[in-house]
Amino acid sequence: MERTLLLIKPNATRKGKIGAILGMVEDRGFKIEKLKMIRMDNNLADRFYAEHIDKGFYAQLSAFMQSGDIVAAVLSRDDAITGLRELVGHTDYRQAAPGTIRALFGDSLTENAVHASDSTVSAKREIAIIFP
Ligand code: 3AN
Repeated sequence: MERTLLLIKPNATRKGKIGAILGMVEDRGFKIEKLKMIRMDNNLADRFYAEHIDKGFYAQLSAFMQSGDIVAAVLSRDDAITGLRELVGHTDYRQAAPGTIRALFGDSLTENAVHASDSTVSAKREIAIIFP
């Protein structure tokens, strides 16, 4: 059993897709261990996206992540990290496989509907930040 972090980003919560996304996750066998709605501020965005702070797209990403409600969930399942990344799809929603969360609910490269941890190290770090 492995744990991973899912964030439903502000573009998806604004569109009323919280239930649809959590439903897809549950249908794929993930157990929702923890669930809450949060708002990010500058400090939280900087800590969460520490590896992206120096990138050209970071200011836009940080502003977007602070622009509305985020639903955060700790999910568990066998092979949860790889399994959730598959269900989420490619970072660029236009390249995401049909039926994936980003293909269905992504609006742009930045506003790509969800975040999913990409490794065991990231999952541990991100869960500790969002669910301290
Ligand atoms: P992923 O979320 O697929 O692991 P990362 O970690 O490379 O992708 O990027 C983190 C977030 O930054 C993405 N989910 C997306 O919102 C945003 N992002 C990544 N690359 C770009 C880019 N080239 N332009 C704008 N936003 C980007």
